[in-house]
Amino acid sequence: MSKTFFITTPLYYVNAAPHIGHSYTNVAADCLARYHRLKAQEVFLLTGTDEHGQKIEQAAKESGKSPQVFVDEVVERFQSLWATLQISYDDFIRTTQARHVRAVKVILSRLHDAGKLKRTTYQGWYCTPDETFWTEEELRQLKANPQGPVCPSCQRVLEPTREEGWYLPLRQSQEWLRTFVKAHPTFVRPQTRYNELLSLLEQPLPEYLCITRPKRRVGWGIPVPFSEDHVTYVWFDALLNYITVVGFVDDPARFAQFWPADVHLIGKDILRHHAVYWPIMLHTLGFSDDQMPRTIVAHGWWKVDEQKMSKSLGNIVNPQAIVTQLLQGQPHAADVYRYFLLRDVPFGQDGSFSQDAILARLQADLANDLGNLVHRTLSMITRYCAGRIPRMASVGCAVDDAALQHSTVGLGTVVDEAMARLEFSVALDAIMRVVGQANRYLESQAPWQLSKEGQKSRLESVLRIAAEVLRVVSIHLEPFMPSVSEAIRTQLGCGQLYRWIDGTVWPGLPDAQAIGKPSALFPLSRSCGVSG
Ligand code: ME8
Repeated sequence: MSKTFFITTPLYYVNAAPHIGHSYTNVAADCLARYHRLKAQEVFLLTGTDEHGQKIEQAAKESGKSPQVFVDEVVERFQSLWATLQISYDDFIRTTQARHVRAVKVILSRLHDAGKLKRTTYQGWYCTPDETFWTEEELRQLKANPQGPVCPSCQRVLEPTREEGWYLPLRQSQEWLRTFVKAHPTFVRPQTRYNELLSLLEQPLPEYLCITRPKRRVGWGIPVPFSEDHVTYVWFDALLNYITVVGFVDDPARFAQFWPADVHLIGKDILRHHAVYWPIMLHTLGFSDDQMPRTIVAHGWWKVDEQKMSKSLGNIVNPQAIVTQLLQGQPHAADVYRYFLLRDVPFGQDGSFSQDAILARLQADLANDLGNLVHRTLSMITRYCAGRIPRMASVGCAVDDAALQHSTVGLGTVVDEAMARLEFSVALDAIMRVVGQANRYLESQAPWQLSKEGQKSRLESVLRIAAEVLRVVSIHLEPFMPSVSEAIRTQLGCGQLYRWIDGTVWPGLPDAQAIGKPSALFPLSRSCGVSG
């Protein structure tokens, strides 16, 4: 059996409701998973929630709830958003689940028993929102701040910390990691992030990573099996999910089927944890170079109207509100949102959200181009061909026919190349260019004119070609807009789910197949703020 294609997302903190940033990573991960499934690959998409640590303990306290009650409530908001956005995950791990807690304890004991951990006292600075330690050495390289040292990652003021605990040696693995990263140029993508990692590894890493927290300060964590006074550091616990879920501790056969992860999808904010701490943790656990994650993809950051999202500015974008309010009345609102996220910003770069930007995409790309192509093609098949897929008979304007056929059949290769580099926007652009070409084809061939002139056979061929384009486009759109893709297939009268390879078949629709009822995919109305 070939190895399962294993995709992971970060485990999101459940200290607050999910926002556009979280949804971005999960939509991208879902798109990638669906794409590989269409290529008939076994895929395992893992997402979940990170439920321990000081930040969550504090948020629970502020809301007057126990941490467990609090996380149980917030996790539902994540799960319901993933249902709304059609995130087809195969497993959802909560770090408070017994399966994870048990496995983390086993791993900690193994490291401890093998003498890999060191008990010592640490002095440095702590960023509570990021749950991250910074050493004096790391902070020395930064500009002085009148309020005291600030977190190099989130710019918030740090707290001085002196802590006795258990430590994982980092610096002793630095040389190994640097050599490994240099030998694996796609270990981190895109290139800018890879370069960032390399330059990080040019500086000495902190000697150790503290992997415990004193219980008296942080009560909400996985107990450390060999120390009653400590719980596990939330990042150490959370990163391990990538191997605990797939059987590292108790199911070697399952583990071999999934590991190494093919893609760890993350935001650029947590590159250091995934590209430095995580491989060093695995290396310390005895993983070979061949068992390191294949690729860590760090995407860019969403702002809102060019501003940072924050509670104090009150500008946090709630994806549920976008789908149910801004896009109210859209039958495929979640797909519109998915399309916007993946089309508007080249993956890896930062993006700026605005309501106008999403509505502009809805109007221009989706309603005027894609929706129009589907609607006019199917309406004309209803009107001129008695609602049945016509035969492709005539030769006629063979040049135009061939050009459109060529672009459509070749789409798979273009999309494959883009997806191999996780260039979602490039793939969507290619698909939408074929949609545009098909619209221009219909205008130049003017089926309504052919009908008037009684050129029945040519009319049928033109509409058949347009229908074939829709079939192929629906295949390539499936990973991006699953419900739109299904609606196109249904309107074409095709019950079956295609595979990627079917996009290279031409023609592929059965002659005389009855089409479904044409209906607008993206009706423009006042309710979503766009006038028709
Ligand atoms: O870091 N733009 O959880 P987290 C784009 N629990 N992506 C964003 C974003 C934004 N403005 N804000 C958040 C954690 N994200 C840890 C992870 S993994 C073992 C533990 C996305 O809830 C992006 O994927 O802070 C980022 O990496 C992640 O949410 C951080 O989520």
